[in-house]
Amino acid sequence: AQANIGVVGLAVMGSNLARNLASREGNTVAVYNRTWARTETLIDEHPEAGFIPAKTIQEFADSLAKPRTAIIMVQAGKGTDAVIDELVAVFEPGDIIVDGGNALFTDTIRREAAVRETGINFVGAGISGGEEGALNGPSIMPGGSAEAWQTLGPILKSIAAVAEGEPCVTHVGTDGAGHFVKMIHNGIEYADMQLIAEAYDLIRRGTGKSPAEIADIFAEWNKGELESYLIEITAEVLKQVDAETGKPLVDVILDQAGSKGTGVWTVQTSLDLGIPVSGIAEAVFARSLSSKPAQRAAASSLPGPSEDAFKPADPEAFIEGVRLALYASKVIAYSQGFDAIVAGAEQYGWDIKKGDIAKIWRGGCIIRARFLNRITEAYAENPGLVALVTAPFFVDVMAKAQTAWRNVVADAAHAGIPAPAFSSSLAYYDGLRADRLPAALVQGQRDFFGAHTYKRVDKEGTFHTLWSGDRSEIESEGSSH
Ligand code: NBP
Repeated sequence: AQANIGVVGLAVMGSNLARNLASREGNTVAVYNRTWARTETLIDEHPEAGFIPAKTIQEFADSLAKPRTAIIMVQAGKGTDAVIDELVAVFEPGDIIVDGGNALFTDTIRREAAVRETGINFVGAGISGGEEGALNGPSIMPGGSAEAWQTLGPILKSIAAVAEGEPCVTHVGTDGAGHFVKMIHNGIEYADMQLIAEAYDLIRRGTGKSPAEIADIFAEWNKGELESYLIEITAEVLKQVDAETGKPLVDVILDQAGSKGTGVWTVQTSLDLGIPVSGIAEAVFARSLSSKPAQRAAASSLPGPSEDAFKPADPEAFIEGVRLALYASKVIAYSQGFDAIVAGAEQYGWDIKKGDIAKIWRGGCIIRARFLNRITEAYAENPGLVALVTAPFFVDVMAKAQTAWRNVVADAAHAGIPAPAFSSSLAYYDGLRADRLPAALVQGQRDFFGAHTYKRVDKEGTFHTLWSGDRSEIESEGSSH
């Protein structure tokens, strides 16, 4: 028998993706794993899938119809490189290798260039949705050649999540574009999670409500404009009671957040691109701060306002304010994420359709949310939109949230409750809309100590003040940067 698609790497993600593929009309799936036991388990447990198992990579290649198409789902990094080398040795020009792991996009650019030399197509596909998404329909962000997309597109469309009748997959761009967009997706996910966590903390400490009561608030929010997977699961987590202690689970979980690094990649990459993704960065920093127990213990008696100094006069109004602040801050996080996508596309020469990206995030992935439709609409109305937050719909969101957002950030500061993502999003928003920024003073300082020069508001050219001389201004040859 000949398979039209193969999967290499049969740990949780690979086996679920293979089962998803096999469940779709028209697919016959070849499977291979370095350790045979995993393959054996999969085929034993899922005879209904009709897998074609291979014991060697050669057998795997032989079981695939041409052009051969294989999706790699192994540990990102060395594992991926090892499997690519093995596949290149047994594949032929025109065949397609897809890396569905969480690769760093620069690795994908490197791998694509190397594999292309052999005439084989290489596609770096970001896959979001975790184990469940892999099995039932993930959001897929493939980057690669148009030729590879011809063969791969229909297969990926068959297994992707469906949102409002459309499959959550699109050809993002060439080489690393897919993994780049997946990285930004994860960065936005970090910001979204942190914002939700801050909202929970403010409500709990401000109103004294229990986690179960706050779960009901999130469940209610999930019926409105904040409707999203992350809000939905937040309610589930807050409702959960620990079987051993009878306490809310959230109170027995150690408050030190881990990470696998994609948020860090987003921030590092955005710093290199000069894009202020402050909401995402604060989310990464908040996880780092949480994971410093020795510092936190040493600082725990530092002065600050007492807990009970903070009692909102009208708890219900306060909760609604937090909701509005959450929505506004979330829009900022997405706006920043899309800025990073625009900058990445420009830097690496990708033609990325921003509205399509919002569309494929509507289903399957962790940041799936109702308001993504508004992002798609914003880019459809104005493809050249310079900042998402300036689209009419979002201007309206900002207008409605104004007072509440500022009050919540001020309340948090007065009460000594950390709300780094809320407050940095607001500061970013105010920075963006300011007529004049104190960056003018920074330029003056830079010119003073380093002769870095400056530009003027009233004429062309680059200037320098002779600070250590007579302080007259001269026109400079150099550029101000
Ligand atoms: P793991 O990341 O735990 O990797 C295990 C698999 O990699 C096994 O099949 C293992 O084979 C294989 N492997 C390793 Br390790 N080194 C190898 C090598 N040198 N040559 C060949 N195979 C090798 O699996 P996972 O958790 O299923 O994740 C797979 C990919 O999906 C990763 O890139 C991960 O980052 C990504 N992922 C994404 C999501 C998401 O939500 N999108 C979630 C989880 C994971 P063996 O059986 O022989 O040891």
